Amino acid sequence: MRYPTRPIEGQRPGTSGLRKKTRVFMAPGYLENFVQATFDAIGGVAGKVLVLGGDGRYFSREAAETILKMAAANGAARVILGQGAWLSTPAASHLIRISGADGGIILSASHNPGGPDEDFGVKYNSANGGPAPEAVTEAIFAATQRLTEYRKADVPDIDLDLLGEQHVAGMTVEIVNPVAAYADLMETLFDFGALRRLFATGFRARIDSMNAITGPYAVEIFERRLGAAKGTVVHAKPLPDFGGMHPDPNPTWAHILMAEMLGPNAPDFGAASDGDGDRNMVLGRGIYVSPSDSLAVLAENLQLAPAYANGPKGVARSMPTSTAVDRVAKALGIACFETPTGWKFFGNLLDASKVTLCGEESFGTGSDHVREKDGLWAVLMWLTILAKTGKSVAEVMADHWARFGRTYYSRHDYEALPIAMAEAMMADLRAKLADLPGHAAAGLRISAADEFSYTDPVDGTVSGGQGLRLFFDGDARAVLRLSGTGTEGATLRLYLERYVSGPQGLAEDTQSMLAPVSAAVEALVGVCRLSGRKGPDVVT
Ligand code: VG1
Ligand code: CO
Repeated sequence: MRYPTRPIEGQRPGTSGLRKKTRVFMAPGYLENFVQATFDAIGGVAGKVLVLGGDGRYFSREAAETILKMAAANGAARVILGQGAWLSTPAASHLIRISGADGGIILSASHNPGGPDEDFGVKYNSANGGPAPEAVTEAIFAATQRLTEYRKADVPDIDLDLLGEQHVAGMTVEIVNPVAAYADLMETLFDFGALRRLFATGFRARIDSMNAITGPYAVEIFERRLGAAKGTVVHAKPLPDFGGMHPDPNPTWAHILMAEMLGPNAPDFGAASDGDGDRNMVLGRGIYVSPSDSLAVLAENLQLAPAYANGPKGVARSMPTSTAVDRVAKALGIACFETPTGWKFFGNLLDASKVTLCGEESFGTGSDHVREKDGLWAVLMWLTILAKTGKSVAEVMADHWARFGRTYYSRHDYEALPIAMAEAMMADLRAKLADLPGHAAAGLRISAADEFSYTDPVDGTVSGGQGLRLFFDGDARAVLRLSGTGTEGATLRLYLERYVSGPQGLAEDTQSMLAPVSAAVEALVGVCRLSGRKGPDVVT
């Protein structure tokens, strides 16, 4: 069936797909328009094979039924669907790669909360398993603006929970176990024998799946295949509204895990995941590991896992991520690439075998095993380090800082600011950038200032306007950018860092160390002064 439609405003994919309030997605034609535009932008799906699944949030099942009918009406040959419309983002990436699919659609708003009054999202991934690059997301947006009809088969819903093959208007739907292939992949990358021995010694871990998609994956991998104690994985059942949890693995939202790990009788190791399973937060007994440090530690120790025995070929980090990994890359004599925010920018580097390991300050790390960041992969890599070195998390960090120095790092988020106000703050700072070097702000001298622009080293694509950077004397830096994943107002992200080479000053309080840098930014930009806020909403 062909259904006439009209372009809907605002369907431009952000940092990671299109994210809107769930009710916006549920409005008649909204999801249909975006999916048809996606199909049109990739040259149609006739005869193609697609993977489909998501984090199980509210409206996922209805969305999956709609997309199956649309894929059928657009002539797709086959859709491989995770049972119950479940697939973590890294598992979807893996499934696209091993099945030789032409692409996939992931239903998730990642770390945003779920439910009828919260967020929903749709993202297209390409045949390499990675998020569509900017050229494709822009083509999708362009297609949303000229849409006149969408196609959808007029057939009954199928049973999303029944493993095996079914048919939707002539198209085959193959429903697969969402966990099995991913768990098998992990077994090929890591020494599961060594990890089993670690747990057999009584090593205690707490894995908080935040009532989101990693639950079934974590139970299978840690409790079943690695022999961790029952109950190691908590909040293990994916719920449509995440049981009211905000599935963002950071100290603010994963506060239950934080309290346990920093409290008395804490387990040896703790980790949390986000809604769609691509993020991770890592903790040890009494210690929180900042994501930028985690990336540096993984780069330093990657060779401890069998699949990476030669260490990383190269590494990449998003620009706002701290420079901790740069120092490891230098010591290893390998390249370190600096990309804009968003995993889509790592795809070309991974496909061209220029890098093995990538990471972002926003709790994302991953390797060339898939084309997405991968939360449980990072957890297994950390456990590998602990198993093979016999060190605790605190000892790993202390040794890392002793060798490389420490980059104190924090991100301050000001959420739901009026859009015009946030854009004006950015515009005012942008206009001042050229004059800033040589001047001081709140006593800190600015050594350089610019707006980050990236030229992809593989295909030469230029992505401008990727964040305002302020470099200060004393190895300090601040970055400002507006979020591309929020669904309410504008979120201003302020990224702060300061490097201390040691041996003195390696065990200071992060926020105190960064206070002079944030004071300098406040003097220059006036985020609090202009917004009337007392401070950031979320500090990570
Ligand atoms: C945020 C993070 C970014 C991440 C993106 C998607 O984007 O800063 O690093 O890639 O979310 O993550 P923004 O534009 O809001 O800063 V998600 O977990 O899809 O797991
Ligand atoms: Co995510």
